[in-house]
Amino acid sequence: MKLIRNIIITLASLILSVNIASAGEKWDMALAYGAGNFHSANATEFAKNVSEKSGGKLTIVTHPGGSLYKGGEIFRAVRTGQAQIGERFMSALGKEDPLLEVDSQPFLATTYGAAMRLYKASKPEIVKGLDSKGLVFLYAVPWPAQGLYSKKEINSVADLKGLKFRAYNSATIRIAELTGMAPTKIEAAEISQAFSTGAVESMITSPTTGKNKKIWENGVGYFYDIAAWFPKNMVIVNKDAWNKLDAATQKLVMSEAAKAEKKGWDLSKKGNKNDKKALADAGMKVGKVNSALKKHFEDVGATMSKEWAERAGSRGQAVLAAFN
Ligand code: PCA
Repeated sequence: MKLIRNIIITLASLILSVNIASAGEKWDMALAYGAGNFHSANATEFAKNVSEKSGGKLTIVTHPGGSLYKGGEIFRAVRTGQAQIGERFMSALGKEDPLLEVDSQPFLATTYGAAMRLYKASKPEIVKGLDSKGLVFLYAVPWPAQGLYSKKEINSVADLKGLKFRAYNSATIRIAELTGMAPTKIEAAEISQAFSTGAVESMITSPTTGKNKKIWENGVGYFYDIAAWFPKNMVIVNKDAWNKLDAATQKLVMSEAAKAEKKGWDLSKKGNKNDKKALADAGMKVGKVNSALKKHFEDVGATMSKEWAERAGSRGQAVLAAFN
């Protein structure tokens, strides 16, 4: 009797351990932007590819639209391992590392080519900084060029004075301050509400975000294509979760990340054209700022670049030197 019992117990624990071993790792991927946004769609494809190709060793489940963690919570959630992987808007993390803000300095990189050079120049230091916080960097993709949205027509700096302005990071708060607008930091998920309630009446963001939010339905009739910077989202992984993968699976994740990065840049470039057209098709006035306004934003950009260089210190200097 005792022998049979022991055999059953041994068999049962064997089956259990085999089950655990073959279950593989499961990662929850926190995404701040809606499922229809190109960043989220790209991340979803990345997750699907990794899950399919890992032979059951890693399954990545995506949670778009801030359904797992909101934009402002994702960095911390991944850092503490509450989510194993997530995507976050880099330049909202200047307090973590000023280098993460380099892509939101106005007029530093104004084309996709320059944005890529700036990315390459800044990436090694950014990856190191993240590594020291227990994070593994996978890939980064830019938003289309940032432009000015307004409920009313803007023809001069005076028209901007006192406008209630939706900001998304320290850089856009600083632009507002140097322009005389009144900034409030609001995550993308709350944009429609902020405009419809009248809490804000202007913002700077991509044509894509305006299109995704159907911003014209909230009384926003003007888009001015300043195209002064291309801020990026990055995908990061908790290092403890990363270390649970075997070498082959880590390699697979990195190679799929490289593919997602390339695809993401291409999607961004397409959106940079198509989404401006979508705004115009929806009846918005889409144009450029006049030369006086352009000069104003360039001056603001020059001030901010100096301030950033001071904040970022020698690491920042090295990045700018590599960029130039
Ligand atoms: N959309 C995001 C970040 C930059 C962009 O184009 C937002 O408005 O929050």
